[in-house]
Amino acid sequence: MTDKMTGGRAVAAALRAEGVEHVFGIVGTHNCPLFDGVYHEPSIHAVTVRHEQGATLMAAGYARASDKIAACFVVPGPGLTNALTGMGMAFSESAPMLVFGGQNALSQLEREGDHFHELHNSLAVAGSVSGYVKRVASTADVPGVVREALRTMRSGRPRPAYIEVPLDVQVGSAEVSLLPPEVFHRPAGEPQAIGRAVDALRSAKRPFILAGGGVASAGGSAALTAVAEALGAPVVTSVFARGAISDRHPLALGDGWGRLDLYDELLNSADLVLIVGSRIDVVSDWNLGAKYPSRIVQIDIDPKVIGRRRPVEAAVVGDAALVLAALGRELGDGRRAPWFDVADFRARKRVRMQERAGPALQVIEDLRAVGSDDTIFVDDLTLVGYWMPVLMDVYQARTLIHPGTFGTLGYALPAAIGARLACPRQPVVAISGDGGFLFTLQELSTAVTEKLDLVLLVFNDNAYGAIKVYQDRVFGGRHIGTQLANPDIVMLARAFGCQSERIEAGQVGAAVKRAQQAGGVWVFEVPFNPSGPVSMPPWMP
Ligand SMILES: Cc1ncc(C[n+]2csc(CCOP(=O)(O)OP(=O)(O)O)c2C)c(N)n1
Ligand SMILES: [Mg+2]
Repeated sequence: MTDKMTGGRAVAAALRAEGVEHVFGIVGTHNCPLFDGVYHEPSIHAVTVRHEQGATLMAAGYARASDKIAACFVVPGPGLTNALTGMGMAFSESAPMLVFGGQNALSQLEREGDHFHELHNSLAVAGSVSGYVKRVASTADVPGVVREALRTMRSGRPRPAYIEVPLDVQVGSAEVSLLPPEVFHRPAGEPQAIGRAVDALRSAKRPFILAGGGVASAGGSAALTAVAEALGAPVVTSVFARGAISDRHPLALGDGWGRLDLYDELLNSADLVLIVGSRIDVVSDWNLGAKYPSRIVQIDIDPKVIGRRRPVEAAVVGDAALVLAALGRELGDGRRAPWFDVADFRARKRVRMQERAGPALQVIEDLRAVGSDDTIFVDDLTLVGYWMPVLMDVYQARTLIHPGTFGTLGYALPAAIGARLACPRQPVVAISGDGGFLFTLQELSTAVTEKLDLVLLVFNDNAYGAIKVYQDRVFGGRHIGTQLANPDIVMLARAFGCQSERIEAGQVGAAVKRAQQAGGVWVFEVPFNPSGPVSMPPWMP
């Protein structure tokens, strides 16, 4: 079916055809035709944000909380450079999004012309945080480019895509054919490679599994649990896979982050590790350079990840859920008895955590107690947030969203807004520090405008606390650049139209419950300033 339409209408029509429901962005003369396209598509909701960083962080939270992909519309130049932070986060989290950048007319590009919003090498700039980059050369090309971007992220490792649409392409009219739906093919693993992996797993006496974010994003929870049961293998879920096996499961060990020598017991006694959907990054590689058993079986959809940190005995390139399901079929229905005492380990871990994390443990346990299993918690880089993946029991994949290794402050609020828009039936609780809150607080306006139900906890120590403690540890207590003179957070939140109160750490559970019952956007300021060893995030030397 071919229709004559502008490039702006074509982008919106292609997004509708691909099932995209939300666009985050900020208008400008260089992307108005794109917004005008969405004006004509009632199934797509445009969310006006207050900074492009907010748009891409929302899209990241949106993708991580759900299996859905959102779009962002930004102007060229500063719109794109502002958007890069959220794209960088999503890149490091393997989260997909479609970022559409406006652009000057094709004839004005690739030479210094002093045009408005001019940014040299915009494709290379965006390319540093994208898995797919394309400038659309003509209006008729729009559906094909959108499809190609989606195919890239749906059939391989999910990453942001950057699609640049010059103004003449946006306003030009052409006969445009929308494409019929496509079922994207996800690689299920070579049968021979799966056979070798099964042989290795069968021969192991004491295997364990390290599950990463790839399991969560592929929807591989059931297959992961089945393989763990067949092998009697305890499962460590990385920061990005928390909940991929429920923490109620007798084989779930939780996250190993936090330089816990406790995990050395597991590492020293295991004879094989099955690593699935994890790049073993600095966060997942507990004890930074953990002594993995010499026998490694690795599954990943990205061949570049396989064997990158450790030599592997058997490797399968493929979608985590499909390959785990294949392994499960080969291993059969029998269940091996667990070789590791998981319950005892977890009990001892909790005692150790009380010593290490101090008051953060109680706060996190209170949050868990008040949150339903499907509550989505979104962290920032603040003491309680850092400890969340380690200390919080998680029962479903995609319900603990911890910032990726790109590591920007200000992640929690916009990512939580995205999560709530993607999953409007799930409660969402965001956790940030005073420093991180002031990076993206303007998105409170977005949350209020969108009439979201959302709770944000701001743990306030009037400091860039983590770095202050770092200065204590490494720089002899010479504090510089870490003390903050903050505005009144409660007044500030109220000025945005939020409900806001200052509460004690011990009241966090009751406050969250009360806010959720009342509905709307709530900001609780929580004075929180532990000292000594319990003030340290899990990564502190
Ligand atoms: C964009 C960016 N700038 C700087 C940092 C470095 N950084 C990491 S944690 C931190 C302090 C965070 O302060 P706050 O949000 O108040 O949490 P706290 O550590 O006090 O609990 C800083 C500045 C960062 N992660 N991201
Ligand atoms: Mg702070």
